[in-house]
Amino acid sequence: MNALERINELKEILNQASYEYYVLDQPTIEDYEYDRYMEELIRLENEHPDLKTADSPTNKIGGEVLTKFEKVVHTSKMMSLSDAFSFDELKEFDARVKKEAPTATYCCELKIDGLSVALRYENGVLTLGATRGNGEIGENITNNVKTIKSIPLSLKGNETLEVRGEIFMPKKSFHALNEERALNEEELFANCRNAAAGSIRQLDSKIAAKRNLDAFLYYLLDDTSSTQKDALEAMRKLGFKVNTLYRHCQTMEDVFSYINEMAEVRPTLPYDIDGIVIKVNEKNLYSIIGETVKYPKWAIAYKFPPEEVKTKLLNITFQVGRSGVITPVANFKPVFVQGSLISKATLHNEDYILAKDIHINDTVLIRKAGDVIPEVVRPIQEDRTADAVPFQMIEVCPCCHTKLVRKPGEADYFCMNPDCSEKQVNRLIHFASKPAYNIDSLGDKLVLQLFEAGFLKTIADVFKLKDHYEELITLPGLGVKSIDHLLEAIEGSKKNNLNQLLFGLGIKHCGAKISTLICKNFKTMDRIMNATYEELANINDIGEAIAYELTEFMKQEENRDLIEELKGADLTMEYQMAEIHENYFTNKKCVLTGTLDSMGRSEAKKIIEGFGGSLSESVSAKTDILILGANPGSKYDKAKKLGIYIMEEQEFLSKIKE
Ligand code: 0OW
Repeated sequence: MNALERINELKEILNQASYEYYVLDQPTIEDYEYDRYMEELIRLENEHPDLKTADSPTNKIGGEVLTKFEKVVHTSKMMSLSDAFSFDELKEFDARVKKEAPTATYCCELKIDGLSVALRYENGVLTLGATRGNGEIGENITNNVKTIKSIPLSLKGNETLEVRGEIFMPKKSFHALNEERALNEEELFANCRNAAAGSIRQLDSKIAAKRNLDAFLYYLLDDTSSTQKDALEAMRKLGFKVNTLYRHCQTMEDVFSYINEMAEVRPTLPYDIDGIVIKVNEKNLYSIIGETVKYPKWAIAYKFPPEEVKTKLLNITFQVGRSGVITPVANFKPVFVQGSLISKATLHNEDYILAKDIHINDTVLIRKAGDVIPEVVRPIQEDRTADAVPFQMIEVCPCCHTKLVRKPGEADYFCMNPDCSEKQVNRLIHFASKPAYNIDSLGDKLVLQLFEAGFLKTIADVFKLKDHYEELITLPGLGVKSIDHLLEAIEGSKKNNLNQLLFGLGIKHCGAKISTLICKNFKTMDRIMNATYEELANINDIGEAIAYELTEFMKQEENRDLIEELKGADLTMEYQMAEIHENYFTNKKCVLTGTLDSMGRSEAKKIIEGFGGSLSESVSAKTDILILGANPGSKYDKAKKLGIYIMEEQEFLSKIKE
């Protein structure tokens, strides 16, 4: 078989596997097989670049539409909106419009803070829901869109049409969801928009259904209405949910008063808005006014300024990162900004502080940049008092008093002392953290305590703690139980995969994803330690900066010694591809209904997949086993009807043990 035939065969296999995995949720090949085929196709395409085609699944690896969902090509480009941040900018927009269309009036709408969606109906039936994606190619989220209560699954008049709008999560649902996640110690969503985006991209539409998503529609394709206002009315008549707070404005003065009114009601609305959308009302003017590649010129989004709150800058402290970088931190009187209580914000570096002319004891303006990151906007010069103290960058490390180094052309200062304790502590905290070596009982506080008590200095000391058992159980707040649990967690962590160790070493630019990519390519720590700059830089997605940092790290004696010590402590030094242990569940398609007493769903899924089986959400004729938990759902009846083998929890547990 020649390269082209093999490439086409691999594309067929991979596209079919993607379709089965991501759309049918019934994979017929295992992840590691998929990886094998993909690696072969990448290699072949690298050897024969002229054979790489636009539809090759390898495009997905770097593409901006790399998703877990099937991709969808939009019928027409889903445009975005250009932004205006002031009324002056709106006047400029108005002038541009009136130059082309002097008679234009405006339809103003709330800018719902969610994510765009396109809905297609064929003969009145909802056949497709798709995200905007890059405007031309989006993701097929039909299953999840169908769970949104306000989106009609069919239209009375059996029309064939497409509408577009915004999916959002109401504030009430957002707070309830975050409360639940806090109880489960899950990461909280920062705002309604992120929660909506995270929910609509759930593979499991039953999870999406529980998130109470909602949607407002605002755009009807191929619409015969002569104005946007009529189009909104037409969509309402078709049975779509349309936001009713829109207004037809004759002049920009009307637009400004509408904006001011909406800014007033904004906090009382049951959903987040991040601005106002102003559209020319007369659709026949759109072609005259025109559009750019990304935006219509007949519409603009006025963005509300992020809420800025005044407070007093009490002092500036300095943090020493695990790389030694010194970060100035503003500490101010705590204030509420857009719903969160904030008392600190990074000041990045000396240049940033001097450029903003920030003095200690200043009254400063705080805001949440991007609605999330606390930021010191600027000091209020007119409020400056006599006790204002100009900022002086420190010259020595706040921790070990080593003279700080600032590399030419760089903004940051560094503590270069390998023995700087704050650096060491942050290195240990990073190593034990969840995305790294994930030693869950070794949290920040305990790392600091063990460091200060002299039991922890380098990462290798973590695996020597067991030699100090008698002393450890006498430490304040610690005892036999907590130390036993800690030592057990440390022992258990040695089985962690190599990528977690490499990431845990805290090499600059070697984040979690890059660490996994390096491990997949080099397979063992020894080969990583001896990898040359060229070998590394030649790997897709591994740039020169990463190759430089990794080779520099491995050149240093103390790092090589550290790794040798970790080898001596029997940490896993080979990259484990997903292993399959033959057993009863190998190649078995399972479905779980109800709740198990002995474990949660994700644990059961991990166990079954570890044996080479699969656990999917829905029962079908292809299902081999229905695992029966307490309070089973409708899947149980369906499985009985289909004559599928029903396995009770006890039998499930015994089969696992075999
Ligand atoms: N977020 C909104 C909104 C809206 C579209 C139609 C043509 C260009 C923009 O509430 N009410 N109206 C439009 O009109 N777009 C909106 O949101 C946009 C879509 C893509 C990016 C913004 O979210």
